[in-house]
Amino acid sequence: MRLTDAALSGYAGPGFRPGYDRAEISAGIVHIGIGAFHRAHQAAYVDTALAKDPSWGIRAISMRSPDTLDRLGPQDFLYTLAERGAAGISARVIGAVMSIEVGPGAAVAAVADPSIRLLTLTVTEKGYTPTLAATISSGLARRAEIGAGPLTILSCDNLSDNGRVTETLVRSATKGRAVGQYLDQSVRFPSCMVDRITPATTAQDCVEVSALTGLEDAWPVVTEPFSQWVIEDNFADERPPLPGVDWVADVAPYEEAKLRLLNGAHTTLAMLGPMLGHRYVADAVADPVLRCLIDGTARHEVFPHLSLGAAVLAAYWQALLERFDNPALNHSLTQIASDTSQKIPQRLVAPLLDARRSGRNAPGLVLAIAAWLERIRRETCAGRALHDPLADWLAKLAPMPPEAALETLCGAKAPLHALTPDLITAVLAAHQVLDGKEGAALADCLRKYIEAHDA
Ligand code: CS2
Repeated sequence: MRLTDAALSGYAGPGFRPGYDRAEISAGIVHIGIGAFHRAHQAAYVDTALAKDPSWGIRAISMRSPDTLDRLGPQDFLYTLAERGAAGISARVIGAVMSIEVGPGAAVAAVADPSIRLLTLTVTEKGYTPTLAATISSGLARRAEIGAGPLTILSCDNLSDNGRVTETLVRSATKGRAVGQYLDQSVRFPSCMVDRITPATTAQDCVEVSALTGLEDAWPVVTEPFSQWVIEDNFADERPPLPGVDWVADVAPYEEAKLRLLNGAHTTLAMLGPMLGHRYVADAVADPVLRCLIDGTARHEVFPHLSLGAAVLAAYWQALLERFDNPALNHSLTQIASDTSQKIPQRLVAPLLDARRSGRNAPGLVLAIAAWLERIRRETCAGRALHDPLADWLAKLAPMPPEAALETLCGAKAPLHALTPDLITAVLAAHQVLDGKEGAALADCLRKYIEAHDA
């Protein structure tokens, strides 16, 4: 039987069904970017909040793809959220998504809806475009016209200072427009740190989850048990009663630690893991040479420049390694490797520059950046397309000598533009360690590189 409201009403499973009556909820949130991450993270918090206050249902928007609408529409926008961890698998149905609409026009109308008080975004790093800015500002202009109430705009993407980034983008599209006063008085852009490792759903997941619950679900989400949400306490108006959220004055320390430790290690593993024959995060992190590399990088190169205390960082890192070890998650390195050009500045370059400023060598970060160059060369030479908004440009670098390719990657406005000449030299030297090597030979060279820089 397909998962629907009707099917669920005859289904008795404690903790499995939403803890509220879906007929009673109304929309208070617009979410743009209804991918797996939103459904595993924010929508799950909102789902719990709805039992306390039914006015925070989610009106979801997909800017381009109708895929999620096509799959969830026939099941009343319900989906199963499955958690896979050491203790096995557990599942609950999320009912917080009330509708899904597609396209910028739908987004404008939704943002303008006066019952909406919170706009959340997961559009990925590359999604902060003029189109998004124009869409949001048109919605805000209509709100201003009709005298709608305050609105909080909350970016939930892995960007440093995501609130400021979003505010700058939206303001750039409202310059010279009448909406300025509404924006100043009634709109807030808090930053937040979001965390929940959520692999893309596979066909196998659909089969397994449907077998587990007995209800056929065309688009479940599989995630880890861990979840974290730290939000800057700067809402335009009332906040939804989100369970377990840390409301803080300054998100930056959490955001930096997460981007540089979790996401930085992810990108490092995604670049080097496949060269050593690994497909998933859990395999890559179980490889002694990669574990040693990310552990040393975190402790000696990244920790010293983070503002959270040493004990907090040590515990955070230990917990992260355990999350990476989760053998049930099947988190593909290829998924993480997508859009690396958009991820590398905040994950690897920023901590490298901090280390350099304090006179500290950071061979692990240097190696991870060199591995990106090597990956671009290998994937392109093997005839595989890179999943990256800069894919065409990156593919042109592949046949160049490494010096010339790196110089281009470090050009004005290019992803590595912030690297200084001494760091460029270090990246080139690290690239030589990787150049064309694979498997055991590569592992050996990496081991020697690590030892040489430890000494
Ligand atoms: C990952 C993130 O794909 C990636 O780039 O590093 O999606 C990561 O899994 C999440 O940020 C975890 O919260």
